[in-house]
Amino acid sequence: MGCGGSKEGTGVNGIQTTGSSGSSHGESHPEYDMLLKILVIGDSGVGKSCMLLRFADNRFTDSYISTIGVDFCIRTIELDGKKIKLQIWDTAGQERFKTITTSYYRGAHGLIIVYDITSLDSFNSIKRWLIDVDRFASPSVLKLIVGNKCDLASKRAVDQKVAKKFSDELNIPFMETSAKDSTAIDEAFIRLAADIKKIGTPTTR
Ligand SMILES: Nc1nc2c(ncn2[C@@H]2O[C@H](COP(=O)(O)OP(=O)(O)OP(=O)(O)O)[C@@H](O)[C@H]2O)c(=O)[nH]1
Ligand SMILES: [Mg+2]
Repeated sequence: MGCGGSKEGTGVNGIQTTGSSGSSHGESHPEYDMLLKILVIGDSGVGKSCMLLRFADNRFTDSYISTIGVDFCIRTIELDGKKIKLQIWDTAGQERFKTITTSYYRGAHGLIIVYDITSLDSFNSIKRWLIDVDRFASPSVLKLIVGNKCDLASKRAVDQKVAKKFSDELNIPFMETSAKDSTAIDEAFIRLAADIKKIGTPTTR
């Protein structure tokens, strides 16, 4: 699938802030005040690429084209009068791409760990994904757990209360989304961006 992004090397660490008050060397990027990198991970087929496609392009497709390696989308949002450019990295859930995908963890300011509410296996996998996060991501990375495909209520296999309790115990915010009917997709990305902006990282303090 993909959403207009192209493959790129591992990004620089730290939040880039720019704007009119920025560099005196003509290096500023007036189109945004802050660049945040968000990485989306989770089992193959949970709907990560569809979440990005909905957020960046407001589109959905029923066809399933498994992501190869890593792809990315861009969307600029406005928070508290600041233009925040979100560079959202979409990773392949398939195990065979693990070496490539985990190499992108370190540059991320935020991580969305996605499962599919109709697949208990994908929910149980979150623990494994979080082990990778601890190994490869920055300790200051902010996380969000997302149960996608909440439009498929009749096929639900993961109780919302169970997922909420699990997330609460890990102190990670949780929400349910549907890329298909647009439920809470914007909210998920914007919530994480707002949390990153609020707390900041050593480069924004
Ligand atoms: N009903 C429903 N189907 C969805 C939703 N999101 C994704 N799908 C479907 O789930 C399948 C997999 O979606 P993808 O977004 O490609 O999954 P992925 O997580 O990117 O998978 P990998 O790239 O292999 O890691 C596709 O057939 C989508 O149409 C949703 O919110 N609701
Ligand atoms: Mg994908």
